[in-house]
Amino acid sequence: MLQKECFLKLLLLVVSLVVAASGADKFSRQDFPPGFVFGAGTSAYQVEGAANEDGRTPSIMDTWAHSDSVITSGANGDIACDQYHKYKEDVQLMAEMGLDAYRFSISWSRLIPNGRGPVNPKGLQYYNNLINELVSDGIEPHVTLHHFDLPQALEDEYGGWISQNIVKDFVEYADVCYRMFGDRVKYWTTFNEANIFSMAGYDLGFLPPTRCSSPFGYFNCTRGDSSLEPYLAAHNILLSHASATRLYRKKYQNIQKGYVGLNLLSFHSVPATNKTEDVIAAQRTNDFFMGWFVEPLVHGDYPEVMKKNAGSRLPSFTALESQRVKGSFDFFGVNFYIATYVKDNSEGLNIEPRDYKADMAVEWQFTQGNASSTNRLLPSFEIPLTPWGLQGVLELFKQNYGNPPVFIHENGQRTQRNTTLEDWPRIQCLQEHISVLLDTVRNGSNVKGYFTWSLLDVFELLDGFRSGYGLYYVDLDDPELRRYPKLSAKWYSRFLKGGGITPDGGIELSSNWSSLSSAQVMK
Ligand code: IFM
Repeated sequence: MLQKECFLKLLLLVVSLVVAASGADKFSRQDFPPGFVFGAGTSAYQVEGAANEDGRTPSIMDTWAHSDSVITSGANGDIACDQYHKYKEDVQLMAEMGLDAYRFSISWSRLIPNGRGPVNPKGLQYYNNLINELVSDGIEPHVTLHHFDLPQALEDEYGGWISQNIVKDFVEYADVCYRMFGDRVKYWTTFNEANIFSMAGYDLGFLPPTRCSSPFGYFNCTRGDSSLEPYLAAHNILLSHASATRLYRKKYQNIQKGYVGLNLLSFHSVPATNKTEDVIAAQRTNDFFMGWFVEPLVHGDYPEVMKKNAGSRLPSFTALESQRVKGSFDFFGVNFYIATYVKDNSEGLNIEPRDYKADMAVEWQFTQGNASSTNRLLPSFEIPLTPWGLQGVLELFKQNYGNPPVFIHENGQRTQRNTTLEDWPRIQCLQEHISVLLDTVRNGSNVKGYFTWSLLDVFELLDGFRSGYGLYYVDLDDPELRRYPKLSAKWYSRFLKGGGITPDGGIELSSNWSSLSSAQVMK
């Protein structure tokens, strides 16, 4: 009897050791809490096309893409993936794949061509159609109101985000969206990457509206002020966000039962060395990058280090503004692609004039010890995977900002855009980040969902059509712009439909990526 008991105990021990040893990377979507959302995303200008159709007018994205921008190398989003005409087909792909949700943005200048005033019936019809199609297929729409695409009319009229006039116009636009679509849309994000938009659009000048001043900026801008405008634009974005959230809460939330949030990009920053000044520099970078928007929303004011380093160039909130900005969110959207290593550069604080980046007073790089990648926009093509950075940014939200609900709105892998459909680097990216996400959920992070960027190979911000992040390849040489699933679409679909990540084939993904065949993914 005793022998049998000992044997059973031993057997149990062996089984649990084997499970523990082999199961480190094992997971399926059932391991996530009920209601955890998995989706994919795009944005209006990058996917819709039909830029000049049915009453749409240009946005600052159109102007930027049509300028002789070095970045997009002559490409633009006039046609993009033509989702404007092919939305039914795309929703079908999403449904077949098993997506819970689709993250897309509304083109403000399609819905309200002059930025303010009359609503364009054709624009309204398009978004109603898209939303209805999604809802009828059981796909939850997650809608962004501004994805770098302010109507050009408002940029021309009063300078867009650098003028406080924008607050009223943005709130009226949001009001139209809530009123027209809020019976079906429950997740509203006011701004995509508010921090990158402010920095890249107004300090470094490589994204719309390409404003910067010499000697700052990656290109020669014809207008702007890199010392002042990034802070000004961010401030008006925060006031616009707070007012649009307030409006939703007062007028719609009780009836529509939805949520409003703000999206930021995180380059989760860690010290490049263990020197104290680099450790402080990493904290400072997170304050400048994330705290710039998160601190006002959580605590009602900018981080102390920003006030100190930017001085009077950083606008201040009145008591009433601070009160209204504080708490004006139901969730945060976080985009995460890569972590950065930073080194202190406080000496730069002695130099005048300074831009936003110099106020941050760091040098940053994507690969530890690789000086050649310092301060580049992005590594060439494939992004080195740093899934631990995703864990880091979620820990930051948990520890510093009260653990608010967070959606990972973007995460994905960039590959050269070509007909190679066996996109192993993308599968590896999905697997590693989703696995880390599960760990963070188990560690108590309040993360509610994960969207991969992007559903299709869209018009990309940093290089037009030379790279793609899509689960689907879009053949631009085909007048029909046919979509082709990459292996990652099949992998994601298997995962979404409950397929486990097992070590013996199926959608198992080991460290030896290249040895896995597509048959293993598909079986
Ligand atoms: O394509 C962009 C998207 O518009 C914003 N986040 C980063 C993506 C990849 O560069």
